[in-house]
Amino acid sequence: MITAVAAAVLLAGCGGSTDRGDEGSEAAEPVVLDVTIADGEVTPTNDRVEVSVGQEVVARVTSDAADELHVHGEPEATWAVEPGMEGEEFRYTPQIPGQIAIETHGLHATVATLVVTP
Ligand SMILES: [Cu+2]
Repeated sequence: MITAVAAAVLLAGCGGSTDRGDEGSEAAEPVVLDVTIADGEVTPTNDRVEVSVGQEVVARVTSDAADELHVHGEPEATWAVEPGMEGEEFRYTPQIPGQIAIETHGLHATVATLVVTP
């Protein structure tokens, strides 16, 4: 008779490394918002963009029509959009915390709301 004793030892590895990546402490990086107006429609609509006070927002606008983008903030800004624009850059730097709507006045839509944190 043969008696075999088998001992199995299970080592359960516990990976406990939590990689959090870098929290953007360099608030200087601009936030890019791509806006496209084509065939009577604007993209995006009702987007939400988080940004810090003093951090630049760059809207890159491509359009096949004349329109007007209006930044309902303090300071306020109006950007004239012309047909044929391809990635035209408009810049805005929020100065106070709060919510700022960017609208098209031609198509009567809210493109995005900037959520400005201190
Ligand atoms: Cu407006």
